[in-house]
Amino acid sequence: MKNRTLLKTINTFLLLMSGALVSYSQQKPNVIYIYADDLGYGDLSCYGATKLHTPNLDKLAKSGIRFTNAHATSATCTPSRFALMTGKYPWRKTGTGILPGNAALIIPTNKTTLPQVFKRAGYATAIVGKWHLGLGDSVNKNWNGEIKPGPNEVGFDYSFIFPATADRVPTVFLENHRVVASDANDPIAVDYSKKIGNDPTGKEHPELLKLKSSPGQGHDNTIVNGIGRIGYMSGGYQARWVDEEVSATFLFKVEQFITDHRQKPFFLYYALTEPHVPRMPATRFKGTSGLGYRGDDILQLDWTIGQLMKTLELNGMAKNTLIIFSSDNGPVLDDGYQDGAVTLLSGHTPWGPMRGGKYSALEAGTRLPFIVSWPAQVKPGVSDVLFSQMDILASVAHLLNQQIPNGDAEDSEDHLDALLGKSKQGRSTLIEQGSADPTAIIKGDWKYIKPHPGVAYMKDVGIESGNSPSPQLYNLKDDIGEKNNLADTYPDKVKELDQLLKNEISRNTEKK
Ligand code: NG6
Ligand code: CA
Repeated sequence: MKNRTLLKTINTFLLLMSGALVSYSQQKPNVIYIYADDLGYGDLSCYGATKLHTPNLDKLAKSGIRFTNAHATSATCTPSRFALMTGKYPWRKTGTGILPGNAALIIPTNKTTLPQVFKRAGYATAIVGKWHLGLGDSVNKNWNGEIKPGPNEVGFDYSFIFPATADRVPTVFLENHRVVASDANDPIAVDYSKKIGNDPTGKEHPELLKLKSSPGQGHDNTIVNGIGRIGYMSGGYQARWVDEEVSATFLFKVEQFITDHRQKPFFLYYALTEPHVPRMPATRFKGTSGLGYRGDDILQLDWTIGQLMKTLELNGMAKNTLIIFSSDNGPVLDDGYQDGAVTLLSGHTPWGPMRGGKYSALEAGTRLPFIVSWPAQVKPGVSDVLFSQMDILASVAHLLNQQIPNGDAEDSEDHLDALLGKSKQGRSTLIEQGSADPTAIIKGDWKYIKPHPGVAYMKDVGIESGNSPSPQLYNLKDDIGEKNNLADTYPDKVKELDQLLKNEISRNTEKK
C-alpha cells in the first residue's frame, strides 16, 4: 500500500515536470524583433543584392520565410516606429514626424503597446538600440537626472537606447532612466535652436571633421567624435559615444539580456542603427565592402546577426525563438554626409527592383526586407502576402492569447497565420506614407497615389518622392517598378481607391 502511494506520487511528479517542460518550450517562444535603420529591399543578398554578400541574414531567411510584400507604414523612422509600437497608423496622430533629439515621448502610456502584449503574457521585455520616439514630458528635460516617461513606461522592463538618431544630439546612451556615464560635475545640456557651450560646430570648423557634411543638408552643429550633428550639446564628455563602438555596445547588451533570460520567455526589440547616417562602422569593417561606409555598415549589421544567432544556439534557444527582421524605411545614399555611398555605389541597387527610397511614397519607401524565422514552428519558404509591421501587435496578441482592449491598436490586423506561413491571406488594403502625408494606398494588386503638389524629385537625397499633380495607378503584380501609370486606362479604379483613401484618412484622425 505504502509502495503504491509512493509510486503514485513519483508518477504525478514526473507528469507535472514533463508538462511544465512541454508548455514552456513549445508554447512560449522567445521573440526578437530586429529593426535595421534605412536598410533597403535590395540591400541583402537574399533579396537579390549581388555587390554585397550578407551570409548571416541569408541563412536566417533560408531557415524561415522571406516576405516580398511586407511594409513599414511610413518612409521615415519615427512614424514607422510609432506604428510598430502602437498598432496605429502614425498619421492619425499629430506630432509623429521625424523627431528632434530632445522631443518628449509621443507614445501614449495608457494604450496597449507591442511590449505590453508580451508583458501581459508573462514575458520579460527589453529594448536595445535606437528609440526615436521621444523621452520625458517636455522638450526641456534635465539630461542629468531621471528621464521619464520613456520606453520603460510603455512596456519595456529594461531599456538600453540612444534617444533619437545617430546624427542628432545628445550622442549618449540611456540605460533605463539615466544617461550612461553621466557626471554631475559635467552636466549635459541640449538645444535645438541655438548654440550652447564651447564645443566647435561643423559650420565654424569644417577642418575638424573626419566625415564631411553634405552641403545644404545641415549636420553642421556640435561636433562629436569628429562628426557634425543636428542640434547642439554641451557637457557629458565621458558619456558621449564613439560611433565606431555603438553597434558592438548594443550587441553586448543584447547578448547579456539573452543569457540573463534563459529561464523566462522574453521579447527583445533590437533596434540597430545601421546603415543610418552618420555611417561610421567599427574600424575592422571599414573598407571591407568596397562600397564605402554604407556597404561596410551593412556587413557589420550582418555580422551582428550572426553573433546573435550564435548566442541563441549556445544557450539552446535557437529552435524556439521567433525572430522577425525588418527595416523602418527605405534606403538613402546621401542623407547628410559625404561618405562614399554615392561615389562608391558600384552598381549596387539598395531599392531593389522598385522606384523611390526613404521619404518616398513609391514602393521602395516602405516595402522592405522582412524575414520570419521560428525553426520549431515555421516552415521555410517565400511569401508574397501583403503585411504591415503594424500588424505584428495584433498577430502576437493572438499567438499569446491576449485580448486587446477596444480602441487600442485600432489599425493592427491579426494576420498570425500569414506571419507564420500558414495562410496566403494577408491585408486587403494598406496605406503608405512618404515623407509627410499619407498619399498612397494598395488594394490587392493595385496601387494608387493621389495627386500631390510636393516636389517630384528630392534633389538633396537623390530620390523620387512619388508626388505628381496627376493621379497615378499601378498594377504592382506586373509592374513592381511603378513604370506604367494606368490612371487614364482605369478611371473607375482611380475613383474607387481615391475614395477609399479619403475615407480611411478621415476616420478617427486628429485635425492638424
Ligand atoms: C532628416 C535628416 C536626415 C535624417 C532623417 C531622419 C536633414 C537635412 N536630414 O531630417 O539626415 O536624420 O531626418 O532619419 O536634416 S530617420 O531614419 O530617423 O527618419
Ligand atoms: Ca530610418
